[in-house]
Amino acid sequence: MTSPLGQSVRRLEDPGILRGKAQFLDDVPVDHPLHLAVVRTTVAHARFKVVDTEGARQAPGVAEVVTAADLGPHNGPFPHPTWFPPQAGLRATIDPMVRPELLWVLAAGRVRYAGEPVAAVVADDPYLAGDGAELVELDYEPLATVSGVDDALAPDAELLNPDWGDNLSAHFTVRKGDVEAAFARAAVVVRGTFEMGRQTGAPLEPRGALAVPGSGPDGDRLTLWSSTQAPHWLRPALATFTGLDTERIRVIAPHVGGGFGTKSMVYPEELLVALLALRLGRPVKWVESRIEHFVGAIHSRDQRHEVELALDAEGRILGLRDHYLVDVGASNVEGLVVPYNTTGHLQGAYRVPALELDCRCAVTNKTPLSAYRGAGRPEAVFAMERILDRAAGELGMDPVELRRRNLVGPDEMPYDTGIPYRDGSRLVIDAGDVPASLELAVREGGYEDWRRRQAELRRAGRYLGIGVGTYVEGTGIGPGELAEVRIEPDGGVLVAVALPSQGQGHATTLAQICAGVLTVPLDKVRLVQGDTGVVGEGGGTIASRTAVVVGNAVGDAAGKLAGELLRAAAELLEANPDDLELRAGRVQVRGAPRQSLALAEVATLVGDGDGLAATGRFTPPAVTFASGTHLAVVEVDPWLGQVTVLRYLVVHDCGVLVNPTIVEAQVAGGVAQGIGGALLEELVYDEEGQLLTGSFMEYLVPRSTGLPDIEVLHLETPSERNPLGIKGVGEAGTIGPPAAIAGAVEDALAPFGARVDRCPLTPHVVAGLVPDDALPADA
Ligand code: MCN
Repeated sequence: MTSPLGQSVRRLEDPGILRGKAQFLDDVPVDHPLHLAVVRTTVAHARFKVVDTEGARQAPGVAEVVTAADLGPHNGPFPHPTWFPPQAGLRATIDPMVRPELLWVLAAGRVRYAGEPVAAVVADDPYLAGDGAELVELDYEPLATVSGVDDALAPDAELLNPDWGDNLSAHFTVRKGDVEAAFARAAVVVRGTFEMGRQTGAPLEPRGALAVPGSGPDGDRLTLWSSTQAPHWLRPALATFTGLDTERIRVIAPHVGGGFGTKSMVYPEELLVALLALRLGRPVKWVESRIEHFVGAIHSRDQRHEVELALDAEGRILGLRDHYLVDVGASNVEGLVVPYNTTGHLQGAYRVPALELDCRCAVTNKTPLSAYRGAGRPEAVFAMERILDRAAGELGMDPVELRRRNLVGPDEMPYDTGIPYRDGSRLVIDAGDVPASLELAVREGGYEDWRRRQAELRRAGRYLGIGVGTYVEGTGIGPGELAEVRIEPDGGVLVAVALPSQGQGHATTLAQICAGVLTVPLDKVRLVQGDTGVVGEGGGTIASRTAVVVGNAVGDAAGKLAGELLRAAAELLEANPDDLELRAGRVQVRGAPRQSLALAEVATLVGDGDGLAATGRFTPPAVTFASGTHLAVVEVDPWLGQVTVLRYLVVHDCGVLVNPTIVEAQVAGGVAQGIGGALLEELVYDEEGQLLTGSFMEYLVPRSTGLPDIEVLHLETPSERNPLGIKGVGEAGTIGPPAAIAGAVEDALAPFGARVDRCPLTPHVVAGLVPDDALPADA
């Protein structure tokens, strides 16, 4: 039997998901739960009082109404559970300023963004709870709205946190080499200001949580089902806010219909259902509406970069300056995760001898900001690739050729970029061949042919453009993860891991790793994940880390189990362990298949009654770098501002592939989101801090009919940093599209001298790139 590792086997989880049998958060069966509705502020910045809750309390079916005052000390504020302090290595090298964030369950006295939870109503059904919520009366004393970074950093700005003395949430500078000298001796200096609009993830199933109190033998436990990407971060937070011991709390993440980073933080609503379930002694459930998701779940992107690039006459980069601003909304939920990810990925795989990257994060009256698929990397790649395109124009050089001259080659790996990574370790790209990925994209994407067609079409008044962008991505960040693998007496194999899936196909890929080691059929392997009651310790499904960290932990556990099985079978068969091997789910004497035992037989004979198990762990020494090239070909209608993506090709290197089809699907899904960010999706606020794009009528996500075929080609440069040679892939697809598409649109509109400085490129924006007098009078 060939190992399933590396095979494009079908996803084991799909029959349940596709036939509606899988249990999503909203499907978890529980008798007569109460339903929670959140009262959210409609004013973005104000002091406020709750003036009346009586009307709501008297409303039909309402069981409870709470405000911050009613929750007492349980309301917090406590240090934000998903705010991560900068790692020691980062503190030692760049000494960043970053203000710790606090978390309140319900706003107390002051609101900082429209949509912030201020009260909650619990009732017999969601509709009665919603009706009750409308009756809670608030009195606002509005404060000036801080509607963007310029407002926030103005000297006379209204302060969101008066005790800070300003609106700066974080500030750091990273330097390498002599930037001044680099700019002084440059043959060419190009400058640009590049902006990426505010976006968010739009999972099929929005957020939700269900708290069931009183379980366990003594009735003193709490079980919380949540759509969270990180049950093991939520559990201690629940303990802090409720006062229950962590051991008495179990958090389970069922199927959740997508997360994309928006479900990785601890949210007030999860704490609310837990607190109210404990207070009322009954299950309490909350499933958000789409509008709540737009205002209540974190946002991301929203960066503005002032970039300068110095090059010599041959187009070799001498120095890079980028001073950028991040609008972190009312709270910078994860601290430096997103802002520093941008810094860490700005150089990409380019040789940049000198740089100065300065980042300032400002709080504003918008929904808090945190990681959304890509987490700061699409912004970095957008800024860098845009400025490279500008430099190519200035030098009169083909954009691909300019990249060729600056990319780090495979012979230079591992490549020390000279700055720290977010985890504090030195940012050393471990392995990869980005020049090869560029060449493959150019060749397979038909770059030269498209250039010829571009010239022909231009003569016919049609505007075709080609854009390329390369990137590297630190994947598989620590800390370590555990995995348990158990052979059960019936021959089944149980793999238990902490991290939950949001649709990435873990039940298949982790099973492939395990089945490959134990030589059992894939369908014998069952994955249990995302349940703190099964695996007590773990992190979150974020940062494209599962394949690397958990995958290697599963490999370790399966390897240890295989060792134990061989040792035990050696005694049972009275053979030398060195003469034994695992084959087709049996331990057998090499060359003598008749002398063998099924794994289940060995496990039953020597195990603990439930079979035989081993625990594995993998702690990455540092992140491992995936990389690739995106190539986009677009046609632009300059009159309507319509961009049609004609071809989209990704060459991607995530090291050893566990399942090529799943990798392709991960890339394709990511590209779809990236195209959304490049062309359609933006969370737009007015001057009063009201979200104007709070539904799918205004926040346009791409539809399958509007997307091109997304072609994915693999390079497979094994990682040096884990035994299986894997690098992550979950976010890769989202990183390249804004850069590649913006490059293609600017290229298409080159005859008009158009400059693309901002995403998304909605029709309105694109039409505005072309001067009116450049169009024929009858257009
Ligand atoms: N894989 C593989 N071979 C590799 C690398 C990965 O076969 N060399 C497989 C993995 O085994 C896994 C999948 O590809 O089944 C993604 O792996 P990985 O890159 O480790 O990413 P994670 O599983 O940690 O998922 C997190 C990542 C992130 S950060 C976001 S955001 C994201 C994403 O994955 N959100 C998603 N992909 C998503 N896909 C879906 N359907 N829904 C989301 O919410």
